[in-house]
Amino acid sequence: MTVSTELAARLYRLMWEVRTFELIAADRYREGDLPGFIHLSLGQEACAVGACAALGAGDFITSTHRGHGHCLAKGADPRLMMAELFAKSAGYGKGRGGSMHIADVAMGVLGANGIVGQSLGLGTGAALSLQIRKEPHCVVAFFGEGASGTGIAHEAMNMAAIWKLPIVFFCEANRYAELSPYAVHVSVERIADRAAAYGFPGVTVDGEDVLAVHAAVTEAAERARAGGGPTLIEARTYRWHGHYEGDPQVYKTQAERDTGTDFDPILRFERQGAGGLPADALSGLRVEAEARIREAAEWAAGLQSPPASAIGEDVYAG
Ligand SMILES: Cc1ncc(C[n+]2csc(CCOP(=O)(O)OP(=O)(O)O)c2C)c(N)n1
Repeated sequence: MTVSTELAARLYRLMWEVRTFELIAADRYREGDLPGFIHLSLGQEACAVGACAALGAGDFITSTHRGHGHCLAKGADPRLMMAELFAKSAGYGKGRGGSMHIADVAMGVLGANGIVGQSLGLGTGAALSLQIRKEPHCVVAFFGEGASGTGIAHEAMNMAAIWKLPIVFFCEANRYAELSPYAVHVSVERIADRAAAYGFPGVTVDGEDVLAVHAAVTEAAERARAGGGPTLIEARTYRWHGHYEGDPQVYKTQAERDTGTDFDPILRFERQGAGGLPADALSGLRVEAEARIREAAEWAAGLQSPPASAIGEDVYAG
């Protein structure tokens, strides 16, 4: 697959930004610096980055509890994201929402979301709004294969099909929902097959391959913007870490835990030829990405924590 040098550089730099963000988050979580839960998408970087690189400024995404990559790839500010994780008032939600409640509407990020399946409902609503306002944009709704079994997933896909809404349903099938492996809770071998029941296309892509993800979402987004209706994309990927940080992952065999990181979208992109980028350009992009995220984390960590007296602010109107 041919790809411009500019796009190749963007994909590579963003995958490193997402990876670095989550590696730092994992470290700081282990140190006890981040309150609440965090869910990491390490190993899934090609999904967020490949998909969001197919979108423009007027397009929207809806995300999940595993949303750091989606938010960063759509242009959210890593400083404000880190501040939110550190529970500092400079964060996206004044430090009150944490990792699962990051939104940046101006950048088209309609929110990470702790309620499984809601990204499909919210995404369908946003797509209806675009259609009513006759805006030539689309929505990508990210969700997991666990969410694909919720009632709202069926309702959203059915409505989006009937009204030919400009939406791409993007399922990151990362082999687990919480602690349950795919075959225990999904009735079909391919989530994409379910699209036939709604009468729109369903596509399975290799979620380790950022170029394949990008190509699939580009095609689906163009179709959506042109009035062709939804597409269901199923990206087969792998969640390196546990469901949440600290999950002992007793449901994975030792062999799987040892070889999990063999599934590596960044390495895969390099092995594919990285869009023709030479090795020195790649290492420069990696250094740049790591520095940007490291700086954001250090900035956020250095901010004052809000005083205890602020606990009641923004709780009641007026
Ligand atoms: C409505 C609802 N039910 C249950 C939960 C608890 N829960 C959190 S994540 C999760 C599994 C989600 O799996 P999947 O959609 O495959 O996403 P992944 O974690 O693999 O990214 C569940 C059941 C929840 N947050 N919301």
